[in-house]
Amino acid sequence: MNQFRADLERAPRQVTGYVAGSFVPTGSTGIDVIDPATGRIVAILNESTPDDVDRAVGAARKAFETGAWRSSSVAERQTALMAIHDAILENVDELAALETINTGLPLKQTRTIHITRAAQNFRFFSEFINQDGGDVYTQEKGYMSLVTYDPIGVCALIGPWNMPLGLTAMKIAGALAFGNTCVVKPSEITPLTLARLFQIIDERGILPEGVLNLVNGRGQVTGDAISSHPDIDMISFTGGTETGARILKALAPGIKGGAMELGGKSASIVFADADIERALDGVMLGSFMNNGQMCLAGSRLFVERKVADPFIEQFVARTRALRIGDPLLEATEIGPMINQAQMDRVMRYVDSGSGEGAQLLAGGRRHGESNDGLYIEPTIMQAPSNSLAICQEEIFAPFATLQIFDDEEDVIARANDSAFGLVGYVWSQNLERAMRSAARLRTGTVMVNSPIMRDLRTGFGGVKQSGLGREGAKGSRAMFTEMKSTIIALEAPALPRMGIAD
Ligand code: TXE
Repeated sequence: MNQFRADLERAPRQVTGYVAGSFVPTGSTGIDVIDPATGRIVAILNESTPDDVDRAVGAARKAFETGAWRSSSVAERQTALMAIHDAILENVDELAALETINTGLPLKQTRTIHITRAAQNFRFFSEFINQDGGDVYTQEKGYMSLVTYDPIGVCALIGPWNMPLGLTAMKIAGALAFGNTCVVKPSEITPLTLARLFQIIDERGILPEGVLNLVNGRGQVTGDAISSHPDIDMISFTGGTETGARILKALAPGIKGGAMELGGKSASIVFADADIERALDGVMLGSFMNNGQMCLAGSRLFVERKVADPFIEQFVARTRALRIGDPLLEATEIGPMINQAQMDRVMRYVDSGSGEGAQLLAGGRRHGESNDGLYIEPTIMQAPSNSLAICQEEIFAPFATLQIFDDEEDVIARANDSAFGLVGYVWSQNLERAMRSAARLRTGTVMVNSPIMRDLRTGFGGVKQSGLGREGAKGSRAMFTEMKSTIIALEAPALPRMGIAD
């Protein structure tokens, strides 16, 4: 793996867009793509201009209106989706290494979770469309009503930097499965695995020309050109809440929809009657998996006073024992922060927490003295109230806040005291308490005695400022199709005869 990294440093990859079945020649503005573990350049990203975006949207439009994809059979789409699934798995080692080098996520996690899940998305949607159908209603005498789902058209799919291939693959698989064509834009910070996937799909000739197009670049240039383009039909976006709002504003004049998977500040509630060992395992994963850079992190922790002392003691000890370092090493549990801006942001939150009266229980400092990587010590701060900025704002780092509570009513109120509503975690062995709490949490998903789990048959998304729409089986269908009703007269029932006197 180190050789792979050295090769990229010696000869950084040129990453370009892909439009109408061809890679765009290099030459536009180049953006350095950095390995956050070393601070070195591993690729140069050629930024797509508004003209390039226009060509990509035009290619997707042409493929949608005149190509074969939209009217292809379910079996044909299944074959293509499974070919992409197989292609990802056959290249899992390379894609995982590339993802780790570009994001700083530990290789162990990119290989076993992120890349394999990226592949599973294609399998899932290929199976879903085989079983999926519409509805038929026959109640009105002499009439039959059909509900079918048409592809929505040209889908713009905009992805984030924290799990680039996995999260964007879910969008691509869903959009393609329902017969759409796509323009994909990965984050300019982490474009490498998606660019490589496009190469692999191209080499294998899996999709017809123009069905899948790639553009690259910064939000204010390429992103704005996509969201304001008059010929896209929708945007599926994962990223920050402010960006989501900006995209929705750009879509409004065209009365177009967007599916928004935005930020989170998810509460993780540990009741005294929980299986404490298991809750600790779950809380560690919820706070520190993926370097803590997860929208669904359960890093706003509430612990019932009766078990607070032993829980905190073990939580702090395990946090201090986390293995921080080069994400390519098998033993590493916490890799570097994505970039300097994110590192500085985390440090500002440590200061703001201290300034507002929170107590630093672990971390809060840069890790290591002289390395180039952007490592921080996983951090826990105990907060005197839920109103602190560290409890209200998404930090997106290995940074957990901890509050102590005495009763159920109070903790549910505090958990819901958030602008976000992505996930809630409840740890309790009392079934009634667990179910009661789950019902009262204002979030899109609740995990009961469970760390982060994914089930694509369910919908994933948030309430309040965490987003709009749901990704997953029927949620993705709602996002990527237009529901159509067709009403048919079966027996030529008699009609009132307007214009003819009785
Ligand atoms: O996200 P942005 P950033 C949160 C997290 C993080 C913060 C900012 O708190 O610290 O957001 O991260 C593209 N039109 N999450 O700055 O800017 C951009 O190029 C169209 C939560 O990376 O929202 C990238 O491809 N596109 C999260 C994508 O939007 C635009 C995941 C996300 O970038 C655009 C990531 C525009 N005007 C960050 N401006 C999660 N929910 O998992 C930017 N983009």
